[in-house]
Amino acid sequence: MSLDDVFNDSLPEDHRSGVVVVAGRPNVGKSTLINRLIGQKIAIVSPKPQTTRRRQLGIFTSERGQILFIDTPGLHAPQHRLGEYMVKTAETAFRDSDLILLLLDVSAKPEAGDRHLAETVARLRGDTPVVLVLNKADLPAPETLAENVEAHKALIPHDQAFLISALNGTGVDEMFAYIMEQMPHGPRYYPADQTSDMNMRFIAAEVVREKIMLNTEQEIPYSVAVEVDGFTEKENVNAISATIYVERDTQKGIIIGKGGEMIKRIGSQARAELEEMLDGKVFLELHVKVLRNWRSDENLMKRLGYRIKDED
Ligand SMILES: Nc1nc2c(ncn2[C@@H]2O[C@H](COP(=O)(O)OP(=O)(O)OP(=O)(O)O)[C@@H](O)[C@H]2O)c(=O)[nH]1
Ligand SMILES: [Mg+2]
Repeated sequence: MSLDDVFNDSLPEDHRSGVVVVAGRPNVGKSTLINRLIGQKIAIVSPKPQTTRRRQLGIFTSERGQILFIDTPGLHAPQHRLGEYMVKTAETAFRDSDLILLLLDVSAKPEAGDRHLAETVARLRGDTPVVLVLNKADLPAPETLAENVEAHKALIPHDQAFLISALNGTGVDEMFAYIMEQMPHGPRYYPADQTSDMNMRFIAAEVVREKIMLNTEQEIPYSVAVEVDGFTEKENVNAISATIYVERDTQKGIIIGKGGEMIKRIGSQARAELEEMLDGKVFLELHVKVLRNWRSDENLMKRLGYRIKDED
């Protein structure tokens, strides 16, 4: 029996499947939306822009169909090699997708960055349908909202537009039903219980990075990379050790904090979340190391797993 038979046994004739790229500027709520659609945390979220750094897959499965949502790093004008990598990753994801969800933050008027993004998407989309998702509808006052909606809709020709709040869920079901209907007929590609393409080592590193992003300011959140060096599980007890890389000695001092206060806080927040995810006890050991200017050095970036080739 082939894998196809295992996955596709008893699926309806008109089963649908496809790839949906979720694109948008940093901080518009792409990861929040994907986590909501999948019903669990696939991607880390923070109030700071440029949280997501790699292409990440969120897999939705039902009897009706399977949709592979691709979370992309926010499209922005890059300042580092890491930034270039992030933009390239997002652009690469446009290829071979069945639909582009373009997320815009409707709590503000479109800015130059939004117009630039709309041009980029228009240039790269080919024949792929574009659905505008006007997110953060919960924020503006009703009068401003109506104006902002019109201004955002005018940015780019689109097939459909939805007004939603990824945070509280308003409008998400309607948008999702539409997306499913647009998917071509096709098989189930992944087993029904698989929700992402990332392993637990990567997710653990990302959870640590999220807590750093939430607890630090200015350059620190962006200067950090996290690598899991060890991950063992025995009788529902997980021992995880991870290294936090920063670019300078001063940043190392800030991450550790006075009397180790900051690293303790990061560690205990990460541990709490990992225990919930893994449904078991977690021992988390964190180290901090300086890897001078790693964001500008392609070899160091590769060592930390930011490798454009893997994305193809
Ligand atoms: N009020 C409100 N806040 C939202 C909504 N959606 C997302 N947010 C918040 O916006 C911030 C950014 O959300 P993310 O999901 O990390 O945004 P992103 O587009 O993935 O950002 P990058 O990964 O940096 O490109 C977080 O603080 C979210 O809680 C929404 O519908 N309403
Ligand atoms: Mg994100």
